[in-house]
Amino acid sequence: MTITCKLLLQNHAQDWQEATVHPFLEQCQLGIIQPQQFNTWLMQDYLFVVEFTRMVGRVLASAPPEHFDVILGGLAALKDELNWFQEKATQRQLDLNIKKQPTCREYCEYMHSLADKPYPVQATAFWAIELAYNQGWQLPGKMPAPYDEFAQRWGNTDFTKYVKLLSQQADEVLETAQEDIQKQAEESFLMVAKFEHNFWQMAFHTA
Ligand code: HMH
Repeated sequence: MTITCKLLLQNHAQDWQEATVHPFLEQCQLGIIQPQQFNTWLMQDYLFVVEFTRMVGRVLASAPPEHFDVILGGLAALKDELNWFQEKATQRQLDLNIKKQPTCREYCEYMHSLADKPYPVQATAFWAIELAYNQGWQLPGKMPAPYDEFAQRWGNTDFTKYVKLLSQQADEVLETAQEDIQKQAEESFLMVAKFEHNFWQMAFHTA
């Protein structure tokens, strides 16, 4: 039997729920998140996205040419996202020259370690990382300003379509992957779920 993105979500519904439903997002939706907590998330996420962009560059290096279009589209969007993070930080007078908190650092190290894994594992992790934000920011429903801009960035319908394409590319290579590689893909999905949960939690550890 072949693992698919859909089956991963079904088989690990609890882990995925914890990755995508969190008090941080609920408090954004209610407009009651403490600015310090929001800013902690924002600065750590900028540092994350720098390393995530590098990871996607390595995914491209492992991918078959038929997958380049979607991955290159993702990389272009990430460059735009990094510029946007810098603008948001300037508006909020935040210094992005800070240290990573342990969760952010461990997640970035994990992304780095994926470079040694077969492409189907990388493609699965890539999809899961993007889906976590797509669903996380979408599920709470319409957010008040200034959080609506953040919810829109990852919750918009084009982003949803992009995540769908990532799942199709992952499914396509999982289909012919050996069983132990499928197993590794499943493990990477669970690692991403765990890190995503911890990442939201980090907003409440203002260091
Ligand atoms: C922690 N996961 C985290 N940050 C992000 N920006 C994304 C996923 C998606 O881009």
